[in-house]
Amino acid sequence: MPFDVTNRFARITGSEKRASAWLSSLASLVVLLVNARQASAGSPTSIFDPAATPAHSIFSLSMLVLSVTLIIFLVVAGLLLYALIRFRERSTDSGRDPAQVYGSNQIELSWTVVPILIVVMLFLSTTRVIWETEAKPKPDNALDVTVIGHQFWWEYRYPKQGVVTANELHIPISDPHSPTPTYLEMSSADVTHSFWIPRLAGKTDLIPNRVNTMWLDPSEAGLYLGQCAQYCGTQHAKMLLRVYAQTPQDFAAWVKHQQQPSRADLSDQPQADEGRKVFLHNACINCHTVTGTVATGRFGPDLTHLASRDTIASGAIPNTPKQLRAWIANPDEFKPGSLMPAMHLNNHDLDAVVAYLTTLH
Ligand code: HEC
Ligand SMILES: [Cu+2]
Repeated sequence: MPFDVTNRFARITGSEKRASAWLSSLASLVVLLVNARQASAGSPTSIFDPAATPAHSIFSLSMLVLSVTLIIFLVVAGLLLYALIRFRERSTDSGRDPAQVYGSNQIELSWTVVPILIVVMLFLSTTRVIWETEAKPKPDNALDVTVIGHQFWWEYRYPKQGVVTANELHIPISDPHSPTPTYLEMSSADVTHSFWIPRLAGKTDLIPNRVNTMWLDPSEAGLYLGQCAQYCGTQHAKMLLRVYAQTPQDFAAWVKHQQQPSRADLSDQPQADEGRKVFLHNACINCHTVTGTVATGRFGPDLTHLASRDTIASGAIPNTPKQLRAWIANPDEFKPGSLMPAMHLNNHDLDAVVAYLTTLH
């Protein structure tokens, strides 16, 4: 039901009622904030649940800023409420103007100096956090990953490991006593994107012809979710981020697996073998890479280890043979405006290509 403004104000007449309306709106604001905090603390993208050093620094800073501004709000709203109630119109009022007060040096000085001090304090604490996160020197054992934003997916390259993947970033967890952070060098192939994993760090924009850097050091293994945070086109909302933080052993095993070329011999799986031919004789190879084959396109995600990923289309769809088939038949069904064209394969070829893609572990 829409909020009935006229009715609500008609009921409130005297200034006492007005004051109580004030109080109740204040109370509902507090309830709303507490609820929002509780609701978002359970969400996988909550800024109130930091899990890495940059996110912890940002969280403490926001809490400081929030408490300072909350105190200011309470003082100002309290004084306002006090004045509203204490000096409300009464039937015994004479109707004359009250005595006018001009030029109190003390009051004017205090409301100039105190805000300046508060602003300087907030400025210094913000600078400290920026310094802590941006200017931190890279340790020698840091992992390097190049991140390239595309409309509407993420490319990840591990130059030292020779690994290329898409949409699902794997990183090792970092022990606070001997940190092994991951340093991301980020750029864009087209328009501006923004990399944001709220539980791990702040946002960093990916800008064409420019390299921005950021680092992550989650100490607990798990899946951290995020989302492109800069409008980059129609499918911006389905440009999701998935970061898999793994124990050093699991991460090493993942790297080793990703370094393998795709399987050359598919003679035991005739359908997949045929699917490979279909794949290699279609335009797929202009846009996709499968190492060890003639497919070396870089316009779309690297498919060499497609089957090892949980999702396709930048986290938008679970990676099952059924969904894969529907995606190749018509990507627009899931992401209207996505830059992969519908390939118009017949059913036979579609099934074969899907059989081939599911062998790409
Ligand atoms: C014009 C370039 C182009 C062609 C041709 C093309 N694709 Fe794509 N493909 C893309 C792009 C771009 C994406 C990423 C779409 C997105 O997530 O927004 C993609 C995504 C995919 C994905 C999901 C990968 C992932 O990890 O998310 C699969 C699988 C795929 N393509 C298979 C194929 C197959 C099979 C063919 C040939 C029948 C083909 N593509 C032809 C550009 C192309
Ligand atoms: Cu984007």
